Amino acid sequence: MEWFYIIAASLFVVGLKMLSSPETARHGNLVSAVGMLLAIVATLQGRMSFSWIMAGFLIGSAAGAISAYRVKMTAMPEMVALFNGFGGLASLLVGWAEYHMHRTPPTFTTASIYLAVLIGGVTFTGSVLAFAKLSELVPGKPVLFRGQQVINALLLAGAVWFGVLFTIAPEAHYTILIFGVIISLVLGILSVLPIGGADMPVVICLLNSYSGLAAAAAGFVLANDMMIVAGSLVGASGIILCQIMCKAMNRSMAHVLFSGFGSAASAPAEAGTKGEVKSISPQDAYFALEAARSVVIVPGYGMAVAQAQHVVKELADHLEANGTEVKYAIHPVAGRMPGHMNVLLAEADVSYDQLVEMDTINPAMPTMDVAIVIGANDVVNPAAREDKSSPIYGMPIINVDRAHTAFVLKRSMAPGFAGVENPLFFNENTRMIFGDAKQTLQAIVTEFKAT
Ligand code: TAP
Repeated sequence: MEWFYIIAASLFVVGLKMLSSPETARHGNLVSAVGMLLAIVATLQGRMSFSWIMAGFLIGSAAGAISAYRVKMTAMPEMVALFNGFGGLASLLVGWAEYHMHRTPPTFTTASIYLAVLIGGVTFTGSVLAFAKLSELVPGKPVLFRGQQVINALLLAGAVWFGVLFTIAPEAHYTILIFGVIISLVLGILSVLPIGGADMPVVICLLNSYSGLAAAAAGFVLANDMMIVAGSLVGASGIILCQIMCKAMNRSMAHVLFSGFGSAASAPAEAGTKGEVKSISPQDAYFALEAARSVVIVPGYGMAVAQAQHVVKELADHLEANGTEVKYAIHPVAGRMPGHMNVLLAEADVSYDQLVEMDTINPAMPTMDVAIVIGANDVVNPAAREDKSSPIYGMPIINVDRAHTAFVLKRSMAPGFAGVENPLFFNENTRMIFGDAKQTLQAIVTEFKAT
């Protein structure tokens, strides 16, 4: 069995490494999945009959495959939130069940049981609330109230104190374990309540990390090396991803967790939105694009909503056939999940060589004839660079306002995910092209085809 575990753990590490590049990500996912299958079979071998293993495998695979097939790309964070929650609940139940089976486990196991229950509980209710916020079952805004952080701190201190009591004398303190469960469930809700808006994806990553830590604790409870390794990998990679996202938004983790993005304390800035909005038709845009020598395409969440990636590629092909140099500028938090734009553009067979990172494209932006913003908003908002009162001030952006001309494709003047008004739309060199991004792009492509 140890050999199977070593192979499975190696597959996890190789799979994770492959996920770091769009070129190898799909295969990386498959490699990790094979590792997980191996780990499950190795763990259950000898403990239950093969038919039970197959039954669990088929039911689990069917549920996973159906939900993965049916979920919309834009609803992926909700699905991840729900999966994190189930992971946390599973760890909580493992800890609780183990306590029932061995009322006087060794001290280390007792501590692990308490940790699995505590972290699992926080992960479960936190993830369910995150799911409900993201799928708009409850209002997504941050909920802040007086003394919130003090209450959270007291609950945490209580959880630690109960943990110490339980670890010292587990057989005498079943009620304390129950208190631990209740505190963890309440703490999960209270810690996600003050978070909202653009910070939600960071919280999903954090809860993902918690679910890994809970699984690792459950691994110690069951003395299962594989769970410890897999849980630690999830815990560590979730934290790293959180840090990358915080850096891309120029926010500290503490700010994300406690400040309440978009709350009254950080109301949307209105400054810098003076000027006239100039809108043009797709036909007018065609004339400018036909004459352009360099074009940079900046995709955002709206491209995912419109499912416009294939027609984006078609437009790029026409531009290139016309002698125009085309690049795609990718902001690290464009869309609703890490690598969202990369995945969509890869699906449309856009060459990886044409994808340019924000730091590389920004210095070249003043030399670009046209920047086409396709359903992006916050990630091209100059207020983040210039308006100190803006809630997104400090977030690095793609400087499309510095291109000779910026075309912005969106349906209305509505703000983006952060709820902040965008002065880019009022700039002298900006032209708004209102409508669904896919239809707008199709209209421009039709003009190219007609010539
Ligand atoms: P957003 O700021 O959310 O703006 C998307 C825009 O797309 C909206 O203004 C919307 O305007 C437009 N849109 C929606 N459907 C459309 C359609 N069918 N056709 C054309 N336009 C459409 O997007 P972004 O610039 O990609 O920014 C992402 C946001 O998510 C940031 O605030 C970021 O901090 C946050 N966030 C992302 C991540 C990750 S990992 N990606 C993590 C944390 C936070 P209309 O309604 O007017 O059309």
